[in-house]
Amino acid sequence: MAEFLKIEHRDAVCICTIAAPKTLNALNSVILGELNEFLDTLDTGRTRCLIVTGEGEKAFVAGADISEMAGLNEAEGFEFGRRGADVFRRIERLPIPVIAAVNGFALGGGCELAMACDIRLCSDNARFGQPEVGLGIIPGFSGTWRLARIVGMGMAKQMIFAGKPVRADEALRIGLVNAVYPPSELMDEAVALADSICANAPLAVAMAKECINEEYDLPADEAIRYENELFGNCFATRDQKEGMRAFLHKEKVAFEGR
Ligand code: CO8
Repeated sequence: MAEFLKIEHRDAVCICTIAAPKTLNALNSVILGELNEFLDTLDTGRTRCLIVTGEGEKAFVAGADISEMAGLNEAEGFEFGRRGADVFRRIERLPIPVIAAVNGFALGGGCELAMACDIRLCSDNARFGQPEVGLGIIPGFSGTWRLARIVGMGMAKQMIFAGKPVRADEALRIGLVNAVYPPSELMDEAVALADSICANAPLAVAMAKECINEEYDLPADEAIRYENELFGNCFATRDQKEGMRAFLHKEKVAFEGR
C-alpha cells in the first residue's frame, strides 16, 4: 500500500495523485520508489490513458524534497538524480499517453515530472519553474534536456538561469502547456481528453507515441522510415481491420487493442 500515491481507475483511465500535502507534494525517495512500483504494476492493456496530478489546490509538485537533498554528498546527489530521471523516463516511454493535470505549483522536479508526461493541462493558478540554481544545483530530473525540447533553447535558458516561475498564461504562450482551465474544471477536462484518447485504437495510439518520441532525434530519412515501418505494422492489427470496416459500414467501433 503506497503512502504517498492515490490511484483511482475510472474505466480505462487511471488517475495517479501524488499526495504529500505537508511538503506540497515534494518528491522524496519514498515517492520515487512508489512511482516505480506503481509503474511495475500498471496494466497498460486495461488502462489506456494515465493522468498524473497532485493532491490539493495549491501544488502539483513543489519540487524534489529539499530537506532530503540538503545533506547529500556528490555520489548521493548523483544517485538521487538518477533515480528520479529513471522514473520519469519510464513515464515518458509508457505505451499509453500520460496527461499531467497541473493544479498549482510545478517547480523543479515538479515541472520536470510534468514535462515527462505527453500532454500538460493546467489550472489558472499554476506556476511552472526551474528554480534549482537558487539552491546551488541544476535541474536534475532531466529538466535541462526536456525544457529546451518543449519551449526552445532561449526560453529554457531564461527559465533555468533566472529560476523565475512563469504563470499559467505565459506557460500557454510558450507551449509548455496545451490548455488552461479554472481549478474546479481541470480534472474533468483532463478526464474528458483521456476519454477521447481511450476511444481510439490503443495499439495505433501507442505506435503514434513511439514514433513521435523516437523519431525526434533521428535524421529525416531514418525518421520517415521509422514511421513507415510502424504504419505497416498497423495493418497487422485487428483494430485496423475493424476500424476501417466499421467506417465503411457507418458503424461505431469498440477497439480491442489487438
Ligand atoms: N521540498 C521540501 N519541502 C518543501 C518543498 C520542497 N521542494 N516545497 C515546499 N515545501 C514545504 C515547505 O518547507 C513548508 O513546510 P513547513 O510547513 O514545514 O514550513 C511547506 O512545504 C509549505 O510550503 P511554504 O510554507 O513554503 O508555502 P508557500 O505558499 O509560502 O510557498 C512555494 C510555496 C513557493 C512552492 C515554496 O514552498 C517553495 O518555493 N518551495 C520550493 C520550490 C523549489 O525550490 N523547488 C525546487 C526544488 S529543487 C528540485 O526540484 C531539483 C530536482 C532535481 C533533483 C536532483 C537531485 C540531485
